[in-house]
Amino acid sequence: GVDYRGKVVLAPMVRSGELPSRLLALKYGADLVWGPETIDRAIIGTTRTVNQQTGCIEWCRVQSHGLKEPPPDAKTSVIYAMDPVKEDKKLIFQMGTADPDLAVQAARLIAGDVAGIDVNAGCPKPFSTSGGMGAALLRTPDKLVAILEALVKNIAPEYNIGISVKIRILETAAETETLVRRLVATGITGLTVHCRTTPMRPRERAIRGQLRMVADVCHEAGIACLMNGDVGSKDEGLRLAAEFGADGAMIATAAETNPSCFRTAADGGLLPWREVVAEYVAMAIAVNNKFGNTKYLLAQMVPGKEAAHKAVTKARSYVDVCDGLGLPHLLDRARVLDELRGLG
Ligand code: FMN
Repeated sequence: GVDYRGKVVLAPMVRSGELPSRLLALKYGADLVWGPETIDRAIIGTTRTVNQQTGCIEWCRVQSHGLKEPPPDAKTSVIYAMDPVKEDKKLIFQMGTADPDLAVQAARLIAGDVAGIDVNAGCPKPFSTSGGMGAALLRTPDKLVAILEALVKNIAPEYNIGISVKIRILETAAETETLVRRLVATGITGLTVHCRTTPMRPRERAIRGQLRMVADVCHEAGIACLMNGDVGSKDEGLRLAAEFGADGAMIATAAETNPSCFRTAADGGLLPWREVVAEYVAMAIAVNNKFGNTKYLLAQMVPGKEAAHKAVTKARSYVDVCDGLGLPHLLDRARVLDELRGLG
């Protein structure tokens, strides 16, 4: 199985954690990458194919629009994509689930291609919690334990991959400890703790007070503990992990803005946004990333005060993006992609 120790990793991020972002994080020094939360029912029913043009593995679904028999010209959409070479033994698939059977069904479709499967028990957004998934699982520990046990029993041995969980802290250390003791007894090999409570907003400072306790409980059970929340760089993640007794750290927002935060000071540290954005657009085009997704992340990466920021938010095609960011060497491939999307 995968070893989470001593690692600084890219956090799971819906929209922002698609394939090109993960490839860039790996290039700059992320040790492992979590994919965006994918709901069990979204993966169940997909077909795994290798895209001959990009070499990527894609899990695709035919858009049936509710019809029993999809029309012959029905479009297929890519639900999940990975690079089997660059992400080999580095990719953790994060699942949204509230049901052990669905979790196992979904996991079987993906387990042969990834280094681990992580259960999201931390997302506070209504789309996740309303189905009993994400942070709602922190309040239904029996269900969360059943999901983890099902994955440990049915998936981990057959595929030799890690099973892990990502949680938030609860209001009191005693509540968190009770929960973590139950989770580490399921046979999982990794646990990430986001050092915020469920009601806390992303901008509120992370709370480190419970971290050492969580790490200690994990270690007693022989499980790796990653810390998450307000980690700005790989160097800072390693320093904080050492300070609080965790095995490693996970970075979300800082990596969303500038994935070169995974470069250590010894590697030269953070790169200027222009250089990183140019790399990102090249990778997004190379793997046929969905345009709306590329545009969304570029709006996070290009500082708001720059003229290029406006160009990105107004862009309607990859050609617009290349023009607006001054990337003429990418225009040819951009045109091909735009044509595939029915533009140009
Ligand atoms: N957490 C998850 O467990 N699954 C997700 O799919 C997920 N999507 C996110 C999408 C975005 C755009 C952001 C900013 C965060 C998301 N998170 C998700 C939470 C992050 O993984 C992380 O726990 C949180 O942002 C705290 O880390 P940070 O302080 O480094 O940003």
